[in-house]
Amino acid sequence: MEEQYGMPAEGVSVVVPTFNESGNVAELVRRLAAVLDADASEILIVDDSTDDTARVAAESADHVPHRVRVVHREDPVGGLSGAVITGMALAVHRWVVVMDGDLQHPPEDLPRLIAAGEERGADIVAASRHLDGGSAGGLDGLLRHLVSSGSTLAARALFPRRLRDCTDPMTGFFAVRRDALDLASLRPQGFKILLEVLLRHRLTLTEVPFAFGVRTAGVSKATVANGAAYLRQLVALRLRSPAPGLAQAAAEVV
Ligand SMILES: Nc1nc2c(ncn2[C@@H]2O[C@H](COP(=O)(O)OP(=O)(O)O)[C@@H](O)[C@H]2O)c(=O)[nH]1
Ligand SMILES: [Mg+2]
Repeated sequence: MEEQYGMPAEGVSVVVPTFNESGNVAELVRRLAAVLDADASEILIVDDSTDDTARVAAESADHVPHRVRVVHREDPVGGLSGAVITGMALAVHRWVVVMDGDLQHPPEDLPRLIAAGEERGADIVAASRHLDGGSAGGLDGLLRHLVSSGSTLAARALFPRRLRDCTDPMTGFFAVRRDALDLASLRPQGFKILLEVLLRHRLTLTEVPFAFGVRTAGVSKATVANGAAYLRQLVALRLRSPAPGLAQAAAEVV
């Protein structure tokens, strides 16, 4: 389970958005710590929970030598996307890795993302469920699979050139160079932050395959409302409509 890929990854800020992940966050911190260089990395947990995720996360930080920062937002502007942008604004290292807090994005895959970005000279590395060697097995049920493939098709049909090399624009697991990001260009809307990052910047993309895991604790927060927000996000990206950006700093550090 705790397989490592070579040396611990360095120069990495890991941004983890959490909403009621108290059953997952301690294991996440422990497994991330196993693959990250304690002296050249940080874990930024941006939490909008109504449960005690922030407390559990802060306690788990005491058991690892790494810098773990838990930001609990009292005013969760922009939901998941807003949380990710908040974390990106706090990140100090060369690479910013965005990953879910429910272990569906295996922490052990993180070093492969960084290695691929460095070796291939890419600005952004997306972990894809749809490349050879990847899988979307952890997605819950036929309906979620259909919605996911429909959303992917819609995005690639609307942005055929920009998403030409992107087999999985719906993935929430990616690494991006901090200095390639213009945070003011990002709009905190929808569940699909990678799409926002790719379409608001001109980045060289590479992909690595990964197997989307099964959620074993807590519940998915993906809803029909997220589906509607996704459609609005696509339209906004297509029209490039102006809207206020968000690069807000931490609300409260636990
Ligand atoms: N901070 C924050 N995190 C969120 C929010 N909604 C979902 N998340 C987190 O985003 C990640 C993906 O959400 P999840 O419900 O697992 O979506 P799914 O994997 O598509 O079913 C998880 O770490 C959630 O805890 C939110 O409103 N705010
Ligand atoms: Mg999930």
